[in-house]
Amino acid sequence: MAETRRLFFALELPKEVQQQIIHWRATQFPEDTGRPVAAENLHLTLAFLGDISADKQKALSQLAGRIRQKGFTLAIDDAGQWLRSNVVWIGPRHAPLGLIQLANMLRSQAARNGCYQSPQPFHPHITLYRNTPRAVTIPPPNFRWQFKVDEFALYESVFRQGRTRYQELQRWTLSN
Ligand code: 2AM
Repeated sequence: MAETRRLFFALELPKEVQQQIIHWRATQFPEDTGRPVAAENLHLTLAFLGDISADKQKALSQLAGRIRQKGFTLAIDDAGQWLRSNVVWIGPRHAPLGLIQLANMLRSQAARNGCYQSPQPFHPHITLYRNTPRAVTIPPPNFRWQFKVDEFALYESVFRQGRTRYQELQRWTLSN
């Protein structure tokens, strides 16, 4: 069987926002909340592609490179827990249109190329904890981290020596 890689399109967070999130998380949640996502792994997934071949990666990268849209401003001002997937997340209360457009475009390109896409609508989020063993009290979202998004990237999820690392493979600029 041809070699595959586990890939996804996502937004990176500015380093200072990453640090503020880590600080907020450390002050707001008890230690047994779940498995904290490492600072450098914090991201917002646009489209999950699954384990795909090099050919499919190339096709989807070419399509991603043809996307023409302007950047947008994203405000992270909400938090919650999904008990079904056992994660605690933060995200935008109101997703900007540009974010929805970009994710929907990448998701539909992925679906048309045979990458299964969940029928659930896109819920933009940044996972903070995985494997949360129980319902946790979500602190009031007393934050608003706002930043300009003018790039998106393709990442590979690499599991090595018991750790997952997200490695950037390619990056595109958002511009008309
Ligand atoms: P999560 O943070 O909500 O778990 C790399 O694994 C990224 O792809 C993560 O952001 C993860 O979202 C997302 N992801 C992993 N498996 C997925 C799946 N089956 N469907 C949708 N997104 C998935």
